[in-house]
Amino acid sequence: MSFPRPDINRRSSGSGHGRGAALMLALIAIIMLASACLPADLAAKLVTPSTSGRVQGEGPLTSIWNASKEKAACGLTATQLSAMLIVPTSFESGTKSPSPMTLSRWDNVNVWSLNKNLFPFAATDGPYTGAFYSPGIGLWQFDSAGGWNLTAASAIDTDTSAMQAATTIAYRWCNAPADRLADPVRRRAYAWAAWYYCNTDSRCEDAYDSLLTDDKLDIGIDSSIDHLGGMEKRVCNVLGLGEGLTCYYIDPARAQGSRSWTFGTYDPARPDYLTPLPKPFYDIESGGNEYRIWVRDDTGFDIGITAVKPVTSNARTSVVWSRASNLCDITVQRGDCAKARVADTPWGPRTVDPFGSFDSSEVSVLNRVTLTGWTIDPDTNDPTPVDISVDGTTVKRVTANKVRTDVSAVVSGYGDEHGFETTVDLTGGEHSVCATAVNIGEFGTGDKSMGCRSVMIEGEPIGALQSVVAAVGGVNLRGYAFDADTDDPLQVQVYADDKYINSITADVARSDLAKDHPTFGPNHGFSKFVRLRAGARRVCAVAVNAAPSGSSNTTLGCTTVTVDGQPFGSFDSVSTAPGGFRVWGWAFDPETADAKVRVTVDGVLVKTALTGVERPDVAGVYPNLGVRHGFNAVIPSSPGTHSVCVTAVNEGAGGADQPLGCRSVTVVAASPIGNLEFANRGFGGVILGGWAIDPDTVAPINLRVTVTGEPAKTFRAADSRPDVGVAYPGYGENHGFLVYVAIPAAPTTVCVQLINVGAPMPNSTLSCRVY
Ligand SMILES: [Ca+2]
Ligand SMILES: [Ca+2]
Ligand SMILES: [Ca+2]
Ligand SMILES: [Ca+2]
Repeated sequence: MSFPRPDINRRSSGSGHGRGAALMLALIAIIMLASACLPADLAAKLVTPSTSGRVQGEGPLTSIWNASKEKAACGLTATQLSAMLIVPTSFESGTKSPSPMTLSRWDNVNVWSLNKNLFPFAATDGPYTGAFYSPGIGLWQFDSAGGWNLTAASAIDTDTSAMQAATTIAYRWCNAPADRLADPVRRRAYAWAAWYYCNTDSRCEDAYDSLLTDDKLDIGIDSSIDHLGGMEKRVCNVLGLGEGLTCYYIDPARAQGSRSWTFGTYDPARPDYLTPLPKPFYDIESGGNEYRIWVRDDTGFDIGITAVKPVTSNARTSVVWSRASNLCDITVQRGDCAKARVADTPWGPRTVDPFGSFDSSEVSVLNRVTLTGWTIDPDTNDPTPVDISVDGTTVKRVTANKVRTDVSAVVSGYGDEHGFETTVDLTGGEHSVCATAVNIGEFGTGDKSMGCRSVMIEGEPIGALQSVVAAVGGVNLRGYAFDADTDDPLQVQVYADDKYINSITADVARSDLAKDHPTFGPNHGFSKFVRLRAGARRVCAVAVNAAPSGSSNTTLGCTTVTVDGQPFGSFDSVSTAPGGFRVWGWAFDPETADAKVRVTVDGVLVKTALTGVERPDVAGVYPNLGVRHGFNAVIPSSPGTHSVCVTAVNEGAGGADQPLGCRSVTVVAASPIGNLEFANRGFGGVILGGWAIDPDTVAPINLRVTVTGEPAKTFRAADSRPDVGVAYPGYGENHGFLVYVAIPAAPTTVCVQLINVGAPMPNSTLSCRVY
């Protein structure tokens, strides 16, 4: 047992004194009139007129007297036990005319957090707080936390509550500890221990003294209070509970006696303030449970509300709330008196609640689970909502509107459209997936679970190696990988002949896969080139498991492909160059992405060239292997027609040297060319300026000046002449000259000759002139 909560005492103490003689006289008048209706043996035990200032309702006092006569023991007289019973009521429910209907008001959440559950659906504010589940009730404020076998109605009815109080107090009087037996004051304090203030000071003992004079009760009588205290006994039909049930209508506005406990309003902004005075409610005891039912006619709410708990359990931990009342007060025809449909379930019981079946749960792709079942609410032929929860959290609400003729064949009269099929996407590991039929319509006690299913989502990655295609220098891999544990791209390891080669990230967008894996985003494909040695290679892709679930990596597939090791390339061109010719092209061995080329001229190896020239055009066709594949070499050569052949040299494990073809080139010997741009006499000589080139060499060439047929000067035309370099690409710019040659007085003949280089050719005369 725990202590009833001392609710009303705190509010009423300090008031009630000095109400004045007029009130007292009025009460005496009531007493004089009322006592005539009391049991004769009780009337004989009253001090008349009363002088104690205490007043008790006629009904409650009669209940107290009858209970005391039955329970007085261990030396107590019925009068003494009556006084002991009266004492707590005056502190709990008012010194004068305590109210049998007293409903506790101090069960605030800041006093005890569990008090939250006394509010409808555990919501301490919102529209329904007026359906408050008062835990302490009646003259003695028996609180449900004490485990009392009392409902609200039997705690209000003083015939039953006085019997409980008499039983408790008499038992404790009889079973007081030995050291208290000799002292009636301490023994009474022990008997009252359930009302804690009787143990803390002398107020209960003082009240007891004032109530007893020579084994007579000194108490006034209020004939306006009967044993039900304003509660009304009626007859109710409640769907699901039965018809013709005894029910009690408890309306605080109809409470008899002291009304102090009805004052004050509930204010959620002040958690120390009074909890709500309940809206009128019906109280029914059935099957060991207490039902408190609020009908819309009384509350004005949009829903009926029912609270149920086992009679002897603590309301704070055991009340179950539902959004329906289902009660018709047939005494006065109020409440939910329209008749609900009651359905026969396939498995036997008849019900006003929604019912159905959670038929199956099946893992489809990776983490997607398909759920099927059906539901019916007897209120309607319409499809009903179904709530799906995963591991206790509701994740979606679906409408069961699919045709299920197998259901309508068994449960007829509700139409065909009651099936549901939906999917949920889960993470790796084991999950509990539950389906709940949601109550709709006017009747039914609430939503009904259709059960749960355990669903195991494999934690290992899934995916596929969709293709392995040999490419130059390796293979192109394509596929995808998912892991139920993550939306992030997975790592995929590539093996060739069981040897680890490389790791790639499966982060390529694949919208074709996203539609089957909608929770993972699109980026789970891979499409990647991997370099491999030449030859037949068994290529495998392995997706790396993501934490936390899954214990191993997943092999996505293996394919054997042959990787070619043959070098190849192109001998693009041969062209004449000063003193020879230029060969130009590209080549590489796919195994090394590198190459050498051999150049033969008329069958003789003349050069082995490296491919060090950048060829973006080649890299554009053969990506993944770098860009330096070009060769560009000048081969010195004698004049004449030559056959030039180029061969790419094999590297690595596979392949052979690859001829790239032969081309013919004709090297033509040429005489030097030039131009005398400036020739003026002066300073006792002539100044000559111009440029000269021999097509057979890029080097500067020599010029010879003769004066009157005699050699006068030989010089090298090596001055910078950018304009000449532009005009003759490949020959450089150092081909200019500006020289002074002393000559005799005019007339003098001066000739300038270009001296041939390379294959024998006549020298060219640039100029002969008389100065
Ligand atoms: Ca319903
Ligand atoms: Ca995993
Ligand atoms: Ca090779
Ligand atoms: Ca020449």
